[in-house]
Amino acid sequence: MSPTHRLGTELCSFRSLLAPYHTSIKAACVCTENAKPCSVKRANIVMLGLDCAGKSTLLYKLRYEDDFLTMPTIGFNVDMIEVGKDFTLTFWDVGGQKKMRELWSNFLGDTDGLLYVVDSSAKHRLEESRREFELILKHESLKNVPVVVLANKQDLPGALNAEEITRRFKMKKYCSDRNWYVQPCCAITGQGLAEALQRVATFARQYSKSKETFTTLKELTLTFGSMTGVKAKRSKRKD
Ligand SMILES: Nc1nc2c(ncn2[C@@H]2O[C@H](COP(=O)(O)OP(=O)(O)OP(=O)(O)O)[C@@H](O)[C@H]2O)c(=O)[nH]1
Ligand SMILES: [Mg+2]
Repeated sequence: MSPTHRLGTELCSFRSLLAPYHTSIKAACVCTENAKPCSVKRANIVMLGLDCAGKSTLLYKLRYEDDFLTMPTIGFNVDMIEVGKDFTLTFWDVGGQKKMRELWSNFLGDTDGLLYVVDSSAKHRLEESRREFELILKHESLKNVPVVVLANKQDLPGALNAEEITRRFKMKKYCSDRNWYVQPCCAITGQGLAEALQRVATFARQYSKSKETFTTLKELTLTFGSMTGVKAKRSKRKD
């Protein structure tokens, strides 16, 4: 295990204790980032999925391109990955055990992308996973947020392929209001992970741009609205 990995683990366990304060952690991160002006755009990606789906294995493979012996996540792990020179994704890997799922909704504020991880070989748990997926998509904070479903554990015999996961998870129905994609992958070998990263980055970039445009339009409408309000009052006085 490399020193970076050890540090990662220590940070994870420390952060796990802070799980309920996720929103304030995000806010604190933004404050520190705002202190130094930089042109790097940042986006938040939330990783969800049942326990044992492979979320933490996946994040370590993506981040360190190395294997990592994971433990079930109690709380969450957080890591940043640069995509190109001007875009950084912050991944929030939240534990998927039943008790942890009750806390998922606390991690959804200010999200620019959802990475939902499925163990494609665990057929007996697919329906449970689909139900959780359906529930989480209904959350107000995830409205229009792009989704990448990772059909993980493609190396295992009998794993369902991306087309079958698309069908079973009713992607066309549940995600008709947003960008979505189903990527087959294997967190152990890393197969499909680069594609998944590119896809989630493209979606998150588009989504955060559309959020910015919406905010600008809203501000313009407010300014323009108040200006016309003043004008209307002035012309009323003249009359
Ligand atoms: N064969 C195979 N095993 C995998 C793959 N991805 C993860 N695993 C294994 O699945 C087990 C669970 O992986 P984790 O990454 O801890 O799962 P998790 O989704 O983070 O689970 P929670 O933290 O409990 O939510 C570990 O033993 C991993 O080695 C994969 O693509 N193929
Ligand atoms: Mg985990």
